[in-house]
Amino acid sequence: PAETPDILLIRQTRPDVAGRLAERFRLHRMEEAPDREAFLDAVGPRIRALAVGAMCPIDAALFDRLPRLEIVASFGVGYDTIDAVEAHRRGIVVTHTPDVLSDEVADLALGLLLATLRRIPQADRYLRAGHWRAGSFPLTTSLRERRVGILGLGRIGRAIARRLEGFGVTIAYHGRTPRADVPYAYHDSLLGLAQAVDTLIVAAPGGPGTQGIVDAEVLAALGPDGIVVNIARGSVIDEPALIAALQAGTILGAGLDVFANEPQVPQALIDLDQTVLLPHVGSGSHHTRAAMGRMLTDNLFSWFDGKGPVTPVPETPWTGQ
Ligand code: 8YV
Repeated sequence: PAETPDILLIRQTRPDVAGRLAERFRLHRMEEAPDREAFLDAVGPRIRALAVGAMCPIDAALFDRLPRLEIVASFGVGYDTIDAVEAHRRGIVVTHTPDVLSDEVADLALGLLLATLRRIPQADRYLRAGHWRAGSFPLTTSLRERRVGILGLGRIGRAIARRLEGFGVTIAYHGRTPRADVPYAYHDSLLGLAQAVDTLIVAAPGGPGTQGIVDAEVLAALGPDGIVVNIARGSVIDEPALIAALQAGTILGAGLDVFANEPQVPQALIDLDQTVLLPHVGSGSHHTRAAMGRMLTDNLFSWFDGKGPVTPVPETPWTGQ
């Protein structure tokens, strides 16, 4: 019989994922090792697959410890913390979980947008604090007549745009490439987009190519009614510049599901009244996390069946050997 492949789980704690993997693999868990170095010395040479949580740093130093590694299956669509170029150079395939979470994250983006504009959490706090009897909640800004710009019209950006169509707002976007099949106005620079809109939704991947691109100049271009919503990666926004813009009234508000240094959230953002802050919950429903878990395990089962990965990242395309 074929050998049972050894698989290493790093920050991958879902019982359904571990349960399904245990049917086929010998499981090792990084977090259970008291001494990570000794553990990698002992089991590293046997490991043929990694099952990792999202936003888990996977780099050349780790690959050096795993000479038989064939595949990294990541839980999440974003893989900016995985060195996929280095993986490809070593013949290691990286997989992620696209599509199954797009609608969920887009739903949350719209919720966060409305919450930020209409100050839904603030209104809830107002009621709970007993202020209603003393007077009505102050009027808010509105989605009406807003011009919405989407940074990154990938799978999630498109799902957000489709939802926004139902809200009757003007939609424009910026990304590396114009999309031929959408009716929204394309801007070839982020600054150009920011000048044309008052509401910016960030849906671009993280990583070096987008690090801090929503900077002070972009924020100022949105104007004093400007609203920023980020459901992508905290790294895409220059966080100190965002805090300064909110404090100075350069823009009106921000709805953030992601932060530059999660789970650390700058106290300055918490102290501001015009922010709505969520603990990275975009894909966080039972339904969608289960679908992501299944996609992760499907990739590993398919790989060890010799059928290749189901959803490899573009940097490590499956060429069929
Ligand atoms: C994470 C995410 O997977 O998909 C992504 O890129 O950031 C999320 O869906 C989630 O935080 C689970 O760790």
